[in-house]
Amino acid sequence: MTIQWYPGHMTRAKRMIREELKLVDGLLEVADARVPVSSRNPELAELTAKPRLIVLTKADLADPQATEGWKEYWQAQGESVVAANLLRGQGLKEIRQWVGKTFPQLRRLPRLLVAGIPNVGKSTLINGLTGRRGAAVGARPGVTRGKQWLSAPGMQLLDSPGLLWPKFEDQEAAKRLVLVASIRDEVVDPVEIVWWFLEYLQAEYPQALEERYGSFDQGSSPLEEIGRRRGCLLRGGIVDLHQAAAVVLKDFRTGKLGAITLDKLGGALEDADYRN
Ligand SMILES: Nc1nc2c(ncn2[C@@H]2O[C@H](COP(=O)(O)OP(=O)(O)OP(=O)(O)O)[C@@H](O)[C@H]2O)c(=O)[nH]1
Ligand SMILES: [Mg+2]
Repeated sequence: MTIQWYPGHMTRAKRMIREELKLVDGLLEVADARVPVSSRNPELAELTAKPRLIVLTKADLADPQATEGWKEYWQAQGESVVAANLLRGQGLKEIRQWVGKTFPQLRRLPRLLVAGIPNVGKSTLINGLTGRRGAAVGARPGVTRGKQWLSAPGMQLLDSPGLLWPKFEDQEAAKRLVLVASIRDEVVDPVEIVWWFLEYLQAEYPQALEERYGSFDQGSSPLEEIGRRRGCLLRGGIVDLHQAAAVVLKDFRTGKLGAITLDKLGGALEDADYRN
């Protein structure tokens, strides 16, 4: 399975973002705290050298220690980083403070492009900053299709469609992006993705796995076991792996598995962090 998903509207979006970046004063680069590296679009950094703030959204669903680690890692490289739980408005104050101090020479309100890959919370962030529901939001990728300027106290914000990059050199990153629903399920085999995810959980978060589904015997297949325990059965008592995978995906995406980060600091990921 090779994961590729680059619908036509993203080609247009990229062109639009390139044009708009000339006109804006800075960038709010939105990434998902559960996949802080995998969800940062390497093409975005190349498009501009203007001031940017990295906003790590969904911090409520991510491993707090890992979020703190990544924050420090990028801050040590001179980046500004804020972790946010947008469902509770956490992080908005720090974002406003960054905007307030970053453009002192401007005589008008700073114009900021809010950009990032699909489903990371760009529109939710804008609604938080404006205090209105002016931008459409949804738990699937590809909700925002065009650009839209919105006014917030102290800033003008440009919402933009989520932008992936056309080629995934790193297929593991693509798998992580499916897990956090930044790449559509329809273009992948969920069983393969969840299989991989369960192996990751067994290695990194075994207690989260056990608390949700019970323990697994050595040599057993967790996905099959979960399917059996959750009654995902076909005729003749055969486990419906697709249904079992859907259960796990939903549990992860809604936080039922607890706070989990898929990009862990250390070794390969930092070396692969060509974005900086
Ligand atoms: N738990 C949690 N969910 C969040 C947070 N921020 C956004 N969401 C949810 O994430 C989903 C996607 O949010 P959107 O704001 O539509 O994301 P987007 O980046 O604009 O997506 P596209 O327009 O499709 O590119 C929605 O279901 C939001 O409620 C957060 O901090 N925590
Ligand atoms: Mg949106």
